This record gives sequence, structure tokens and C-alpha cells, in this order.
Amino acid sequence: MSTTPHWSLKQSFAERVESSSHPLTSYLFRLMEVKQSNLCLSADVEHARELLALADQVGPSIVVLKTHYDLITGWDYQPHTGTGAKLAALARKHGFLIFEDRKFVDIGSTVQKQYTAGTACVIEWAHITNADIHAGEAMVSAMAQAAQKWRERVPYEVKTSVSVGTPGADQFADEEAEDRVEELRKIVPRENGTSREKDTDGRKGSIVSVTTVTQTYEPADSPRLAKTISEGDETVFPGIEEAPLERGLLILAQMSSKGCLMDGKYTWECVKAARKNKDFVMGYVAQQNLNGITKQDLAPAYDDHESAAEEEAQADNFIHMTPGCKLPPPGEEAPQGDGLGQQYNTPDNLVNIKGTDIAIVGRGIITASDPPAEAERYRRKAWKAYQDRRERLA
Ligand code: BMP
Repeated sequence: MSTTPHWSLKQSFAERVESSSHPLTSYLFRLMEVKQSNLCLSADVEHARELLALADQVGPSIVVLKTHYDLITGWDYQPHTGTGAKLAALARKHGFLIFEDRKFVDIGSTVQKQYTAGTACVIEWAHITNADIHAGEAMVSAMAQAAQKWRERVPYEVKTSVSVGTPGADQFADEEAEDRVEELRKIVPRENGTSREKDTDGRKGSIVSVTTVTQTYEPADSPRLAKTISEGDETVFPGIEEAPLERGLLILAQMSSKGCLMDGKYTWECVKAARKNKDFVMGYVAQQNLNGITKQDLAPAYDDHESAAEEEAQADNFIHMTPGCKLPPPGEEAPQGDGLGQQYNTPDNLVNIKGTDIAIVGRGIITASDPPAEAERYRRKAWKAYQDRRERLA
């Protein structure tokens, strides 16, 4: 492996905007600078209302919200009024992108349908999704083709009305979800752009508020998705325009789980697939930075009869997102695993040392007593790690 760090590791996110080959990546880099955040929340909660509540509370601290729609009870699949549409409204309000961690893997024809149709219609509400490409590179180009067709089919503007109210406990399906809402009620949300520390002045925390969505369709001069949020919740995140409509893919190149079978050969195939599909692939979910990497680095003995991709290595500007991120408990140096194979690293280790761009945190935030305050703590740590990386490599 080259001993010279790849240029993308040294540059600021702002500097990487221009050389990004994907409009959503450029947008995300800009958003990261505006929010001074390189944090993704993995919102693996039980109930859809809990998910929306959490997204509303933690939204100010994050730039990406990662979902697993298939582990959420009560997910409303209505394409234009359901949980996906509500999340999209919250994404506009707080300025974050939605990443459905679906890990698509199948033949091209099947993934096209899974991505753009079926119950979840992932493409409608998720700016970003990911793929495990064990099925081969063809599934990436098939998804790219489906995304392009979808993009061409969005010539109208969807107007969304979100009527805002306090969710009552009776809206939650089970007692645990009720408890969770009670917890969230105690949390004081951060004012837009200001300190996110929990207030100590006894001010009553406002309550997350996502209830009903209604939408109408109108022809649009410029193609935009749902954007008008009415009835008291009209805020669209200031400081940056809404996200572009282009959809993006992250290739799952490496995993955080113990004993993961994704070897260097597989990861090298991911790198080649990314370089071949730059219009659609934003980057990777990986445990190390793969920009500039060569076959020699990953799988020297693998004879893939292709060396051309190595020449493109220098031009790489893919974004990296890394799960398996947790801060150690007070007094300890390293975070513990979860006993089920998950392996954790600190934000500093992932962003500063291993060179990822976005730290993905799930239980580290969602099981905390005060998720918004904890998200803010992670945001500060991950951003500091990014600043330290630049300083270290300058
Ligand atoms: P947690 O921080 O609670 O361990 O959650 C990690 C999240 O990231 C989970 O949603 C998991 O599915 C996902 N994930 C992971 O942990 N490791 C990977 O390599 C890839 C993932 O998508």
C-alpha cells in the first residue's frame, strides 16, 4: 500500500465538493460543512412512531439517518403519506439524508424491482441505499439504471402537509414504545443551530410532533419532491438548498462483524464496481478508507485479469461511512462489543486513524438516557476526529 496518504484524506469536505462525481455526494459534503457534522444515526428502534420521534429529536446533530425499514413495527408503506414520506419531511426540516441500509443482493432484474417497487418503494424516500455485491457488478449497473429511470419519472412536485401534534401514548403499539416516548418527552430539543446541551433552567422540553401527512401533486417547473410542510411545521433547514433528487448507492465493501467473510478479493471487486459506476455509487460502507487503493493492497494474489482500474485510483473521491462506532464507558479506554459479534471502534479511531468520513452510531445513541445530548456528544467527537486527521496529515 502506498505510504503517501491519498489526497482525499487530507482535504476538507468543502474542498472535496468540486471533485465529487455524484451530485448527492457533493451535496452531502456541503451539508457536513454547514452542520459541522459527520455523524449518521442508525435509527434501529422498534416502532415507526419511535423512529419519527427520534429523527425529529436527533435531526439537528446528524447529516445522515440510517434506517432498516424491515425491523420497524408499524411502518406505513403508503408511498406518499407513509413513514418514508414522513421521514423525508423530517429530513428537509433538519437537513439530513436518509440511508436505507437494505443491503440489496440478487440478480439485476430482481434488485431493480426490490429497489423501486414492492411494499417499501425504497427509492421514493431514501436518498441513499446500499448493496452487498456478492451477486456481481451487474447488480450495481442494474440498480443505477433503475435509479436513472425513476429520476426521469419525477416531473411533478409533491406538496406535503404534515399536521403537527403531540403524539399521545395511545398512538404507540406497545408499552416499551410508550416508555420511549416518555423518555423523549423529557428531552429538551436543541434550538436551530445553537447549543444542543440539555437545558438546566427547568424549561419544559417540547415533544416530537409528527402526525398526519397529506399530499397533493402539482406540475413543477423544476423537479422537486415533497417540500411544503404546513400547519406549524414549515421549516426547511436553512443554510443549504434541499437535497438533489438523484439517488446514490454505497457499496458494502467490509463489515464490522466478527468473522465477516468479506475478504480482500471481494473488497477489491467492490472498488472496481465503484469506479465503474461513479454516476450512481457515492462510496462505501467499509472499515477502512478505500480511496486510491489497489489490488496489490487488497488481494495481491488474485488474478482478475483487470489492471485498468488501478490507474483510476488516484482520482477516487468516494465517501466512506463506517458502522461499529461507540464511545467507551466512563473510565474505560475501548468500547466493548455487543456479545453478538458486533465490533466497535471510537469515532477517533474510525475517522482520524482509519480515514472514514462519516461515523455511524446506533445503540451508542439510541439507548442513552438522553439521545439528543448523546448524539451531540458523538457529533463533536467525530468532527474533532476529522479535524485531527487533517491536522495530522497536513
Ligand atoms: P449499532 O451502532 O447499534 O451497533 O448499530 C450498527 C448499525 O450498522 C446496524 O444497523 C447494523 O445493521 C449496521 N451495520 C453494522 O453494524 N456493521 C456493518 O458492517 C454494516 C452495517 O450496516
